[in-house]
Amino acid sequence: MYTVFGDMLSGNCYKVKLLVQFLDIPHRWVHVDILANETHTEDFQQMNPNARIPVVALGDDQYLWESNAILNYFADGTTFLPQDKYQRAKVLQWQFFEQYSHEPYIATARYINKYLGLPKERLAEYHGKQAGGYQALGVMDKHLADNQFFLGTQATIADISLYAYTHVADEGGFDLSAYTHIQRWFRDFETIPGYIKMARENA
Ligand SMILES: N[C@@H](CCC(=O)N[C@@H](CS)C(=O)NCC(=O)O)C(=O)O
Repeated sequence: MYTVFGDMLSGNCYKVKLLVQFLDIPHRWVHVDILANETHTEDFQQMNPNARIPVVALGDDQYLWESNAILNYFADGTTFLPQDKYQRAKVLQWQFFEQYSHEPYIATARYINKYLGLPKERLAEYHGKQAGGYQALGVMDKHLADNQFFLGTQATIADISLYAYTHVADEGGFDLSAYTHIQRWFRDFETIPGYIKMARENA
């Protein structure tokens, strides 16, 4: 049985939750409170020296961190990760895009607003995230105008990586109303069997 250490409000953790639901993988979910610095304990850093969630305990003292690495691990051998070399590299291409050109803007703006309550001292940083976030949304919308999912007609972990923070981008101050192809993609993604909504509050 796998153990996932995460927070249901975090998009990076929600990526893992979505895939284990889609694949029906038995797992135990352990809540980690990042605002209480639970990722900074010695015990936690034995699992992830980078002090971040999500982390998955695979058993036999093996741990995996970085959300997209975890997705690749679980998706291997399933329809969520193609076998073809070019298609697999395309999945990675969109996942690297997510981590470099999307998450640092959209997820960080959301964190400053939703987790920290938009404190005055981070207002300039929050506003500074908007242009980069809209740039990433533009790239996605253009691609989705001609493609049902990021790799065509089959949903893959590239979609999971990008769905996690895009569908709650409003919580980072992003207006998605003009991004009609992204909205159509949301609807298609949400019909994948096993789909669960992201929690909007921790229970
Ligand atoms: N690139 C990492 C980012 C992980 C990350 O930033 N996790 C946040 C929650 S979404 C965290 O653990 N923050 C705790 C901290 O920075 O102290 C991934 O994709 O897993």
